[in-house]
Amino acid sequence: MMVSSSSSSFSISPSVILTQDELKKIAAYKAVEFVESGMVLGLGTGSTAKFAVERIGELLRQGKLQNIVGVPTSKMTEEQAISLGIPLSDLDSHPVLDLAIDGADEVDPYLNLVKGRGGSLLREKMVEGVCRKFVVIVDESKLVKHLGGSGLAMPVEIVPFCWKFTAERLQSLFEDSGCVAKLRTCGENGYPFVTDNSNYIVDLYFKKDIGDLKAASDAILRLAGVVEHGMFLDMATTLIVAGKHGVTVKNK
Ligand code: ABF
Repeated sequence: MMVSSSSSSFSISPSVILTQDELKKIAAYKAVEFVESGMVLGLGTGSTAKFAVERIGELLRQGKLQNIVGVPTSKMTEEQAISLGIPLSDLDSHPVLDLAIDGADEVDPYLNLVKGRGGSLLREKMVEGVCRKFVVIVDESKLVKHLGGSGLAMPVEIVPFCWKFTAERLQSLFEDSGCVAKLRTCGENGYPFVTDNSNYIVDLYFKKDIGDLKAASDAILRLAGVVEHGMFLDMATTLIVAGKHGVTVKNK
């Protein structure tokens, strides 16, 4: 679906040079304007989403928001929300959420996303897939023409069992796009990065366009060792972008 409307919500004076973190914070605070008392919220993960969670905690503390319940998308966000006194729940108790706010690694013109470079894509997809409204918050560096075309990772969460076998099958799926699949590791010892769900992540790097995103998504999900991938297709309902020239809000 095409993005149907675009509006500039406010502008930033050209003489002010903002850091990337300041832009992330501006986008996050703008998104929190959509939050109303009584809502059940999906709480995103990452350096942009953390500003939104912080702001929700602040508004709760000030009594400007009441009766909020959050469903965190990672253990890290869960810890942050607990430290801020945000009441938490889960999808078992709240299978439909009012609103989720989260960052993204790439956003295309149709509001399709790549997520998971921070490592938490599965819980994000479960939570954000059942929200009435899903607001994505980014600084302008995340905007791309085509997903996966930036030369950066397309994450896929896989089970640890025979991970090499799964990584090789993922790579062969996209042979025509010059795909290289690499197990994500952490630290100097090269141990596999382990997700909140005790899985591994294989990052796919493409030399050429991967073409039809839905077909790519279906092909990845058909592999038995795959748990989920980081393409969030047709899920975001609103995009908030903070850039040098101001903040824009786009709705689907
Ligand atoms: C998370 O936020 C991840 O899915 C994604 O990797 C990331 C974007 O991170 P940041 O806001 O730190 O750039 O939701």
